Amino acid sequence: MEAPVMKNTPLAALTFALLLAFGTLAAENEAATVQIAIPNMVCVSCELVIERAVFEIKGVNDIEFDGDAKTALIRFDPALTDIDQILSACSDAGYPATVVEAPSI
Ligand SMILES: [Cu+2]
Repeated sequence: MEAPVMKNTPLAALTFALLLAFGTLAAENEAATVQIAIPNMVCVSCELVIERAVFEIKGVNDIEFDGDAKTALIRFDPALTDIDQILSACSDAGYPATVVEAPSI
């Protein structure tokens, strides 16, 4: 079987346009990450409460807990929310939190 060759056809042009579009989407959806320390978080129920509170914020994409370290890694869209908002949400839920690492954008 012949290997597929990118020819200068309308289909190739369409594929290229689609790839460009996806590249743009990915760039717009760029995520920042912040690690926070949550000293009051002692069990899985705590994690659920925090998770619920943080996911209320538009722009939060993911949260990953480390129960032993009492930290959480949160991925968010910096165009929609920021660290202060995330910390407030935790605090409002009864779990004051502080930043462990600066966000990597
Ligand atoms: Cu708990």
